[in-house]
Amino acid sequence: MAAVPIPTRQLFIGGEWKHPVLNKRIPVINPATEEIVGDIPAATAEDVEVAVEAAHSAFNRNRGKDWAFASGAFRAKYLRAIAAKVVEKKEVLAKLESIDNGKPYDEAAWDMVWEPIGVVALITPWNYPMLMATWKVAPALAAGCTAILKPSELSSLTCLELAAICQEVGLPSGVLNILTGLGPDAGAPLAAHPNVDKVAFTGSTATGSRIMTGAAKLVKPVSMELGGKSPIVVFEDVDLDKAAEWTAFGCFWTNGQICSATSRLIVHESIAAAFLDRLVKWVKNIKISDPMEEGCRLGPVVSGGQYEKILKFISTAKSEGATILTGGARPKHLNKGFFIEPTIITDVTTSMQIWREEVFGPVLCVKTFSSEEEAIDLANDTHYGLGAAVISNDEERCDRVSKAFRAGIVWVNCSQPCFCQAPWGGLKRSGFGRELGQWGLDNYLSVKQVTKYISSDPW
Ligand code: TXE
Repeated sequence: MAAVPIPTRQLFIGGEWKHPVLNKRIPVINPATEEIVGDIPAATAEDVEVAVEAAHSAFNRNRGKDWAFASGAFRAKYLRAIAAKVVEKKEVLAKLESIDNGKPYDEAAWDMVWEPIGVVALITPWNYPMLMATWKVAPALAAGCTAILKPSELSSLTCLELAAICQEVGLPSGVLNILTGLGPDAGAPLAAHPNVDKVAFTGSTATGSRIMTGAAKLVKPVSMELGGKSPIVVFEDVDLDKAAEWTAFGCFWTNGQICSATSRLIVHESIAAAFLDRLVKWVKNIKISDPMEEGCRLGPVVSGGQYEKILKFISTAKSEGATILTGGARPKHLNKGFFIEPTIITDVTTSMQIWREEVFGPVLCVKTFSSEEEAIDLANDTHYGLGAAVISNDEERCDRVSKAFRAGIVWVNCSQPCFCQAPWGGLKRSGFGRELGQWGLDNYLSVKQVTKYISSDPW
């Protein structure tokens, strides 16, 4: 596949490209080759100040009539134009995402008024750079908010191209500002800024908790889409091949770098051996290669740091007494790049790190069960509560298990499908608030009670 040049971009603030005040840049490393292929600007607190001021003045400009309280149709014109350009440039954007990340290729009610919440900070992770940005940017702007997007320093290229698209379609200045930079230098001052009215965050539970602590001091609303350790429960009445395919897809798609990856397999003891046999055969057929290569189904993990972290999870599992059934290392046919084979770990106990903590890599851990109650207890044995899947041919059982799962998203006889009309978000340490559909828009709206006194007599 033809390579794509990496554009040299600056920070996108107030509709203009601005050099970061400290003029520092962060290298972009292609995870498939470990080579530096470009760089992105490194924003710091000084740039945050300028970006928040741009979003703030865009929110208030002409008493909000320019954006925040303009008609929905007015804002839709820009959002549709942006969407059309994204589609037009999708090939280049997809290639940039691949190089950067390693990824294979509304309204009024009678007496309630909905208003935009204000200036919002949108802080996103590296696993779905463009998708996570659009999940937040589109509803925020549609609601009338002005925004500052801070993508992950590990994959910012496509978000900078989104900035170029906004400029191309003439989005009013300051409505969307894009700050690339490191979490502590750019993300932290942005989340803590007194003129930022809300923070919408997707990322790790640790960083989410840090942002919430800061937000609490200013009584600032936040929405949090955090980590997960989602279960997939496979009953004894399944079609083994189909179940194996969904299990592999649910954990190894995007290299397991999905918040909702179903990375804990809970399989009925009577079919465990035969099921694992098919699963291993299935994963061994997954094509692992440079993500730009045709037919690639598994690229490298995003960075050297993540690579080392995942291998450490695997070695800790081994030292705690677990068995590596397949995978566990870099594939033999690749001698560079942050590639890790799909890994399946058995002989796991519920106290092991591999059972309890989010790996965010292609690692599936397995436990067996003998009764429906035991399967549900194992599935809910986690501090997280994002996704959960059940595979069974018994519809009534699927309904019972779905109800018993303590999770925000439940899949029946599948794992991972996601629809933009359906609510997305979790329970417990997986966060709160829902994205997508009407729920996604509600994140950026504030409801105001307006009571009109219509009698001349106050008593
Ligand atoms: O995430 P962070 P990292 C998990 C996954 C992964 C681990 C670490 O287990 O291995 O987190 O990844 C910004 N104030 N997930 O370090 O730190 C940061 O710049 C404000 C799961 O990449 O959560 C980036 O834009 N912002 C997750 C964003 O927060 C800060 C997806 C996410 O980074 C900040 C990603 C601070 N103090 C990682 N520190 C999922 N569940 O989808 C960092 N940031």
